[in-house]
Amino acid sequence: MALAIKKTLAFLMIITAFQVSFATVYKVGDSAGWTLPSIGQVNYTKWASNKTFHVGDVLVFTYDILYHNVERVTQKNYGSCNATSPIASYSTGNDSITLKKIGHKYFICGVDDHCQMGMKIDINVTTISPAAPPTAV
Ligand SMILES: *[C@@H]1O[C@H](CO)[C@@H](O)[C@H](O)[C@H]1NC(C)=O
Ligand SMILES: *[C@@H]1O[C@H](CO)[C@@H](O)[C@H](O)[C@H]1NC(C)=O
Ligand SMILES: *[C@@H]1O[C@H](CO)[C@@H](O)[C@H](O)[C@H]1NC(C)=O
Ligand SMILES: *[C@@H]1O[C@H](CO)[C@@H](O)[C@H](O)[C@H]1NC(C)=O
Ligand SMILES: *[C@@H]1O[C@H](CO)[C@@H](O)[C@H](O)[C@H]1NC(C)=O
Ligand SMILES: [Cu+2]
Repeated sequence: MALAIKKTLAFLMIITAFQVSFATVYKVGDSAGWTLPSIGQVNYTKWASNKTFHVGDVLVFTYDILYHNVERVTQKNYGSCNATSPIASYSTGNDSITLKKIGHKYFICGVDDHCQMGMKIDINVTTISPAAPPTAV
């Protein structure tokens, strides 16, 4: 009985360690969060430019729901800031979005002209996170 519990605990600890090691949670904009670039002193293009996003990583958008939202759009609609028919929309003010596939994910704020003002981000999801390191050479 006690041994079974110990084994279960060890298993859970391994699983937890795996998740902590191989998925990164990114708070979009860091301390500024998701806001107008002019207000947050943040440039989302620059924010994303020195990061490598992997399948399984999580984006967290934090913002004031009175002023902003998050909409995932196509590349075309990202370019033209067209928020009329997003692929997905989020509005909790604390949205966690798991990156599930390789490729670009385009997010904009759909409120007023916030996207034109730079409240938009292109996330280039590259590879699957590295697997557990090899145990033997
Ligand atoms: C990206 O740049 C920021 C600010 O210069 C720095 O704090 C951060 O560590 C960098 N991230 C990576 C993955 O290089
Ligand atoms: C915005 O995108 C939708 C769907 O992609 C399209 O039907 C609509 O014509 C576009 N609006 C403009 C102004 O381009
Ligand atoms: C946002 O959600 C995460 C869980 O997804 C939670 O840990 C965090 O405390 C929340 N932050 C706020 C400001 O509500
Ligand atoms: C963010 O920086 C890029 C170049 O690094 C620039 O082209 C773009 O206009 C900037 N965006 C804003 C909203 O200032
Ligand atoms: C997206 O990332 C991949 C892998 O790093 C790179 O080959 C590709 O050029 C990037 N695409 C763009 C448009 O930056
Ligand atoms: Cu906004």
